[in-house]
Amino acid sequence: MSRFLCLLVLPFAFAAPIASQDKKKDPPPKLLYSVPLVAKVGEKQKLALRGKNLAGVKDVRVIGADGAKVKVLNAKAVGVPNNYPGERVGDSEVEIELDLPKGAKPGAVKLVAANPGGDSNEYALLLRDERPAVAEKEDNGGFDTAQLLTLPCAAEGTIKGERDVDVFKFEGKKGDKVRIEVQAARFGSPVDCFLTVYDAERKIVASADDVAGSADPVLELTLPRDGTCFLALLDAHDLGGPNFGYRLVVTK
Ligand SMILES: [Ca+2]
Ligand SMILES: [Ca+2]
Repeated sequence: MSRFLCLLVLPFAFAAPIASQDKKKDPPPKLLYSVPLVAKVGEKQKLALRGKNLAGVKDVRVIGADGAKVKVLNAKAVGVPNNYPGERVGDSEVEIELDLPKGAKPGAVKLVAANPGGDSNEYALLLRDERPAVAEKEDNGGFDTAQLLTLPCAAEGTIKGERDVDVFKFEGKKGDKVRIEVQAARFGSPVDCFLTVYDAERKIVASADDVAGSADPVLELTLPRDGTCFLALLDAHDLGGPNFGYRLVVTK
């Protein structure tokens, strides 16, 4: 190439990448779920928000809780295992420090993340309510190691890996009306819970998978006899991971 041609071409050669960078702005982020899934009110906590296009997020806002404080700690891409549904698991996360006031109402608090491409959806955060909160304790993978619950309660757990089964138990009387509800997929958790209830003789009483258009099982039942009742939770596709959070609400 002659020197003259070079001089003509070079300005365009430099200009081209800048123009295409401009067009290739990040698409806006999408928030899918929080790890842990359940947020606390009245105390500072760290949450990792998972979703799409979150690696460039610099700002997260809270809607529906006056006086809430939020700080972005870091944002990065994360890997998705081959056999996992990327649309549900997410490819990136932003870690935040969140301080919600004591008066924050379950159902009212939403988070919005922003990157240079715009704002995300409004993600409705699952909050603790007035029910006693219990942390799931491993190893609770069988009848003999089932974790004892005192009703009413809300157990906060994780299907921590592939084929993880979480078994809980409570004491009941014949005729007790019990409601068991899983809160997970409705709040974006990638877990598709399957719930089975067993009686004291370890015979199946009832089971549920997806209810009312959601992957979260709900069961209302009348206990057939006195004694221990077991609840077993697993992922319907045998998937799992530290981000497969759920909240199990059991009330009489
Ligand atoms: Ca577990
Ligand atoms: Ca399900």
